[in-house]
Amino acid sequence: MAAELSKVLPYPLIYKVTAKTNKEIRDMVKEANFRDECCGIVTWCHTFSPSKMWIDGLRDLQKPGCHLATQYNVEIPNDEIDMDFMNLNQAAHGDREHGFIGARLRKPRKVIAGHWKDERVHKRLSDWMKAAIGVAVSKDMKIMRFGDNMREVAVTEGDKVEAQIKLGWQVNTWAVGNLVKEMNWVTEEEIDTLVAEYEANYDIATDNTAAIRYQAEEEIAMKKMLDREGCKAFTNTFQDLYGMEQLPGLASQHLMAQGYGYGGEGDWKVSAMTAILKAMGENGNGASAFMEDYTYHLVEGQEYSLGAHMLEVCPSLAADKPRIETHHLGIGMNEKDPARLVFEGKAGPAIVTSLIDMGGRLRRCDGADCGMGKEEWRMGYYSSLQGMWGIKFQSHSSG
Ligand SMILES: [Mn+2]
Repeated sequence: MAAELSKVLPYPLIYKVTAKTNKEIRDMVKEANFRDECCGIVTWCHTFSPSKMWIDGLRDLQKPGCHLATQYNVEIPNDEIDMDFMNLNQAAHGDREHGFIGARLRKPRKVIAGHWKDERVHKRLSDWMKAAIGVAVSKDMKIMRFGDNMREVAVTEGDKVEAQIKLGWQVNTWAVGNLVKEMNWVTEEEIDTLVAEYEANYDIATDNTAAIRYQAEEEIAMKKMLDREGCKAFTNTFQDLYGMEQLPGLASQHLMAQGYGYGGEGDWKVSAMTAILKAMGENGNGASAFMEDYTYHLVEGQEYSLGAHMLEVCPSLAADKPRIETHHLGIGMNEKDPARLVFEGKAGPAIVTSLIDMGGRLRRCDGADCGMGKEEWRMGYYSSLQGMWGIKFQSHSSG
């Protein structure tokens, strides 16, 4: 069953043990906790399984768990059923016992019910696996902050110690001067190589080659610092560009296209979330992007808000080939017009999500404009993340 499921799931599902004792279960959980390449466990009951033997193992489990309520055969063989069959085929009986012990332990877990060959079960298991990847990425998340938050902004602040305790996020600051020093070490050859990559992926719609080369220099320097420290996300602010002549625009966009998270004006919470959602998304990068809510369209029945940011919108949202343009940017410490990617956005279902620190708890808010499949996906990762992170989330949805 595990081998067959692995053929249709986004990540391998590896058969470990048909556990029949407390020790077998604890040993399996210890291994799952210890091994970095394991992002969670899936359990299912072939027959009745007395669940007091699961207490120690489930209590120790530190990774996402999924109870797959299923059985091998689809149909009850009414004609030949006998007591031998009944003794060996008690998946439903086992599921009740297994469900009870999970609930009795107050153990956060995902429950998926249905036949293991059913495509709907595959879809839900796939979603759960992506959520488990999100948990693993979260626990390993390091965020590089170039400078602090934009002055006077409240919502981007938060308790970094609590975030590390609960979410695993290591949030630390590097001086902008370090970045400027790193930029000075970037060679012309390195810039040539990256500009050639820009030319291969984007249309050049500016004569300001110097601005493009400057962004390449920024990207190379930031990427070196991020990779050296193992950071998958970063922030900066237009109020702290000391020694730089442009706010990173194209540079941040191209880093996001490679899966790095970004949040504007020092917003490390959104930066980490962007990196996690990208890791959970379809086709590697997915179409997850940092954005801000800007302005409303309040025509009755067509209400929406316009999401935007001044430079740093990820090209994974682009419907067409992005153009590199330079435009004046009046705010902050910009001395010269920054180069940035400009494109039309894809149309389609989307989820808007935010994470804020309410003092004593984090609150994730989702506003969803979803097709049915997306709604299920959203609920899937929502419930799993809520459980695994052990955080009291409050959410409200619209749309
Ligand atoms: Mn902003």
